Amino acid sequence: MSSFVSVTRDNSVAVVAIDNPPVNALSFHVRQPLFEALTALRDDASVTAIVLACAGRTFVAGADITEFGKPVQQPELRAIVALLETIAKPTVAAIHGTALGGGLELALGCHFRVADQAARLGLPEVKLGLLPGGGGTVRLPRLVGAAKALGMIVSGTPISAGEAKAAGLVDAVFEEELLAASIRFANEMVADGGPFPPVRDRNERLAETDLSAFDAKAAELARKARGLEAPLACAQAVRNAITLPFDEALAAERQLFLKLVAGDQSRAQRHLFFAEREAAKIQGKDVTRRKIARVGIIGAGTMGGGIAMAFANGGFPVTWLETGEEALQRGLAMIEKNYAVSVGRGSLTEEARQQRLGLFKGSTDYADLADCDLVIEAVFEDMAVKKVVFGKLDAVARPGAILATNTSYLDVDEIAASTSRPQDVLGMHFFSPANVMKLLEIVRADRTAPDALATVAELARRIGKVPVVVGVCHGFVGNRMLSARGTENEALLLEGATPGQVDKAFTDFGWPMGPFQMGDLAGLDIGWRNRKARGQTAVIADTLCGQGRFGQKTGRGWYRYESGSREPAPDPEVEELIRAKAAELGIARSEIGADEIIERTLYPLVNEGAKILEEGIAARASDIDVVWTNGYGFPIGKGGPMFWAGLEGAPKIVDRLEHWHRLTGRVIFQPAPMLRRFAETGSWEGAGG
Ligand code: 3H9
Repeated sequence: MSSFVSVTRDNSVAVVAIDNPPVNALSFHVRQPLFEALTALRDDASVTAIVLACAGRTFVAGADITEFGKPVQQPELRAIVALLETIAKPTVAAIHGTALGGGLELALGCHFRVADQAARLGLPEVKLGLLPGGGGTVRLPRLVGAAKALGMIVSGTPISAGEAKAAGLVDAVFEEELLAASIRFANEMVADGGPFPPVRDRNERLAETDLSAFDAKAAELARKARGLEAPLACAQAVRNAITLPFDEALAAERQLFLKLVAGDQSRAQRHLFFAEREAAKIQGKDVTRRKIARVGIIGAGTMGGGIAMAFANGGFPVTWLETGEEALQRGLAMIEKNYAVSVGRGSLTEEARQQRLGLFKGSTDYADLADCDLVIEAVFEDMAVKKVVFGKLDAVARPGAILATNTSYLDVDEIAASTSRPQDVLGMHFFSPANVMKLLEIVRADRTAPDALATVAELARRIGKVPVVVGVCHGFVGNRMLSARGTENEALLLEGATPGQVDKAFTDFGWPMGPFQMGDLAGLDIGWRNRKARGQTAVIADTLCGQGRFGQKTGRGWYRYESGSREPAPDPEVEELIRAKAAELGIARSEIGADEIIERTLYPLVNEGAKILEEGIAARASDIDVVWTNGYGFPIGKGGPMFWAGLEGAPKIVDRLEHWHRLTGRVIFQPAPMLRRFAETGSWEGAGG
């Protein structure tokens, strides 16, 4: 027996328990003893049934992702599942926590699956750029039907034990202690006497499939895949389960899996899986966390509202402060409306809505923030205004309370220095809408205390955010790089491109939208105001704004939006304006290809990332990837800008940046030393501070 797999007996029922913390992944050191234990129990006549369970916080959460890309060590998962299916006595998977990926596939090898009420079950491989490669695509449809399986496998979203029971995936959900209930269930099955067909032989649900409806659904999903291979492979594999004999479908699944696991997209998505977890770790793990029970939010605008909802959704009581009663009531009404919409859509129950609204306490008096453990300021983006707010906060907040600013650009050191407690001050840069967007840049100021930082990083994960710690500079990691990405936008237009061509180069790359469409969505007036404040100009964008063309909200911007539509239509007036400005400036226009658009926008993006790394504003290259994939729509199949730089070829990027630097003299094209080093060594290591 091994320390990772143990076998105990409850009379004639054998209990096989996997114990491989933290999530019982099916590493080689689990698979081998598991295979041996199951073989022995199959052949042991004194055993009448087998319960497969897990120690610790969860059932098996999948294959061991760290083993992908390395030579496969036997026995692999598929062999264990196949072995399970040769066992004639009842086998029962007892599921608590999460049965995910290979974990659920293992459970699908059993005759029965039972779960506790809090369990969740799913095949999330698609999120790693994969498909279930342990028979999940051929077995799950046999239990839940092809349409349901398609939805689960292509989305990767786990379902609750209750839903799994209704769908036919689990046979019983227990309120009482799971192991005892599972053993009782196993004994009942023994008494029942069977027969117990393995899942592979249960074809009734498959026979019900409406193939043309299935194909229509699969085609719709393919349209949404935006260049990602895994969702398409998932749909193909489930289709094979319907149309091919079991063994052929299984073999086809294996081929699809091997292709995906060796591909760049899955490598990129696996990189992001670990990058997100790494980013959440704060140096000095041992620092104690401060207790956060109540959160204060200052400012009842859109941003403050989103932040307040994010905390209420995470179960935190919120004190919400505004200067005037009217603005406060407007904010509260906005939140009520948002929650009502969620109830209408079915994504929130009426009970949960009531409960969340009950967490809000509105106030117009700073003194009411005195019992808050964390206060986040989300007021107007102006240093003088922020300092006044922090001055008032400093006067009322309890000692040790964490004081955060939601600024997108301003100097957090300066804000901290305006208080008597800079060690408690940091930035929490949420992205709009803050109750939806996952990214949170946590800005570490010069004097921020490590325990304040660690507390906020942990808290962020508790409210479902992906935290990344960044240093102080104009725009932090995300917005500073965004600015580098957009520097050439107008030059590209003046030299011959149209907004539509630039945006298409972006969407072909895998972005959800290009920079001009994004500008129209966000509102062109925001950038205009910022430029004016900083004494900057943008010839075309400024002219558009001067004409009141602020984007979607005014029906016109870089594009035209006919009668309230959100679909951008090319606007000949804009193209004429671009031609006229180019002529005025004496710029000859000519065709600009997609490659050049990428070189002049995304290569500077990577270059700025390298500078950020060099300056220690980000601690790791992978942190930058987490920022860009979670906050700015960088395609996950390319792993974020710093990972993509490796795929694209850093020497090529350096070479082309040098070319554009020679041609234009613009500083964004000057290759950063860190990028040059990456081009030489192939590693971003050794960066950061
Ligand atoms: C698969 O199964 C393929 C098969 O179909 C075919 C095979 C042939 N492997 O997320 P957390 C680590 S693909 C290795 O912070 P939580 C994680 O890196 C797999 N390591 O905890 C972290 O390490 P560290 C399909 C893993 O409570 C630690 O565990 N399954 C794995 O917030 C804690 O993780 C999935 O995609 C793994 N499979 O969430 C499920 N999983 O402490 C992936 C986790 O060093 N996992 N680690 O940073 C999850 O979704 C979440 O981890 C889970 C727990 C919900 C389970």
